[in-house]
Amino acid sequence: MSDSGLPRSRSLSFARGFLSDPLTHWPFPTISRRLYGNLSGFRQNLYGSIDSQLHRLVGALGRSRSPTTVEIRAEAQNLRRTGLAIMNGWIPPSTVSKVRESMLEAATKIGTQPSAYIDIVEGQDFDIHTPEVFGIFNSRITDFLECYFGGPFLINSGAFRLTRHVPPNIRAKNEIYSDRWHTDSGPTSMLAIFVLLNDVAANSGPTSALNISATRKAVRNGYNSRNMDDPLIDAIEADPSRVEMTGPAGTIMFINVAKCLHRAGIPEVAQHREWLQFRLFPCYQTTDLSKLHPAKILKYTNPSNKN
Ligand SMILES: O=C(O)CCC(=O)C(=O)O
Ligand SMILES: [Fe+2]
Repeated sequence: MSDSGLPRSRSLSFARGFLSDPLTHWPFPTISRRLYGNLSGFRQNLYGSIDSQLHRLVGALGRSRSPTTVEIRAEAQNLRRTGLAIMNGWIPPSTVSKVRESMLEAATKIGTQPSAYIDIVEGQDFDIHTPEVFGIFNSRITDFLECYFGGPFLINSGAFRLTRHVPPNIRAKNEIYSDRWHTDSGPTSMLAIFVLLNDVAANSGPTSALNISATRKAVRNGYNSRNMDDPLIDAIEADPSRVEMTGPAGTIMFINVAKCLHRAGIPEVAQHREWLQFRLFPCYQTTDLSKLHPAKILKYTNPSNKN
């Protein structure tokens, strides 16, 4: 190879990549981290923000709003501002125990175990094997979510995970289950709802999360990787806005996972966590909340994702 061969082939492959998908190539990721203050990328932020605003506008113009309480409206507004809300007592304990029972049974029958530390039931199996799980979308929760989105919403994906202790030597080599600080690569119009199915204390490996403004600060200070040795992690861990999703079974966290840094915790020896999540998107017409639906925006933001 000639002296100039390597740089030239690098420039060519950069040019090809840039032309096929300019928004994911330099300088857009860097600009996006500074401008939006998260790690989700330029397209996910730009398209996500247009998607949120368009649905809110159409929602406000089109329909007589369903009556909600002042309290729910204030909570939804607060979630839009901070990206984060933890709620207790929104799902009756009888629903939580039914969901838990069917999920644990599904985990043994059709679950996968990518490693000894985690059991997973995938969302596409929910409607057949654990239809009870959609019972969490009760009227209080759907009112709150419609208020947050400014109109109807759809459930795009879901998952149940049971996470166990991971020995430190294993953790040091690989990330086992999203346990390093990150934002998810999805449009910022997406909202995740996390639900605990067992009682989770600080030693059971709860989710930790920062709100939108603390995430902006950390990312603008230079946090940009899932590297465990990054010295900026200490500041993230110590941030006063950091919350841990602990609480009794049925505790809910609403989180904008594209805008808020978050990570799974590692349960201590003999502890574990049972955690359920759904990803939601705004839409124009009321949808059946007992199954998953495709979200059109993902065709543009995550073209390799078949959802
Ligand atoms: O397990 C958790 O608490 C968080 C998981 C997560 O961040 C993810 O799946 O992207
Ligand atoms: Fe995540």
